[in-house]
Amino acid sequence: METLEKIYNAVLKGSKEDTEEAVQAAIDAGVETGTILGHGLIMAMAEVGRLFEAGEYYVPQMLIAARAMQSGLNLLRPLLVKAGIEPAGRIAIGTVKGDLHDIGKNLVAMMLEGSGFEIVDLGTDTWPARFVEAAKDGAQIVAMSALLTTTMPTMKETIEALKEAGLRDKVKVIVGGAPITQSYADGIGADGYAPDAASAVRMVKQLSGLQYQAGVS
Ligand code: B1M
Repeated sequence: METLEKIYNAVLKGSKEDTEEAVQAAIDAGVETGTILGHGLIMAMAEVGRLFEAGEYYVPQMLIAARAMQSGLNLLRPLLVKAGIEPAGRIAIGTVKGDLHDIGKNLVAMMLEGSGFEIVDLGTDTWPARFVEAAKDGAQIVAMSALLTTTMPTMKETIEALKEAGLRDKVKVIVGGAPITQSYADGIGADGYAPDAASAVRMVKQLSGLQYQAGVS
């Protein structure tokens, strides 16, 4: 469908204006909300992730595309709520205690949102108790980002806090950020580690047992 192709191309190009225009045109043409999301925005972000992994897109292009996708999503959000389209799962994401770096975390959050997940963004300097609270409020995945070697240990603190609150077996924990490695993630008992935003989406889908994307009809 031409309208969906326009959305797809606009996101890949990273044009906020074109994405908004194309999404609005699709809405006005009566294209089903789930189709706009699934076959327009989500498919485009999946391709962005693939291009990044293939080394054809770099972080700035991924950020620009994610922002374009978000602008389209903003137009769709009220309609999705009205249509009762359920998100694929709820993810509480934050940069850990003491850490103010949020560019990577925001990118991961945008990619996850673009993949059909509901995002509860806890921001930066997120204390373990705040992650615990979000898990109590229904987040199925706790996603932690750290950019400083000095703040990495608070990831373990958060996992311990989840255990103490009796929530560890109710949530999956995924970690990432420049200094984090797979062996560090294994050592602190996280369920998953992702080196970048595209693989974070794949990891979260794997952890949620998703073979499909929410909203895709
Ligand atoms: Co800071 N900083 N910084 N900084 N800063 C680093 C991280 C540093 C490596 C620079 C350096 O010295 N070479 C260094 C850390 C050294 C270390 O710990 N080993 C450092 C330092 C020391 C500091 C301060 C302590 C400096 C000071 O004040 N003396 C200070 C700390 C403040 C604090 O947090 N308490 C500080 C401050 C800042 C700014 C505020 C100025 C700014 C942050 C602005 C902001 O985020 N809003 C800043 C910046 C911009 C950087 C660098 C230059 C860039 C970080 C970035 O945004 N990268 C950084 C050097 C560098 O990385 N080259 C540096 C782009 C981003 C897209 O990548 O965040 O890695 P990244 O995210 C990637 C992956 O890591 C992954 O996916 C993302 C996308 O692919 N990922 C996840 C991230 N989170 C994930 C979560 C997941 C999965 C994947 O699952 C949940």
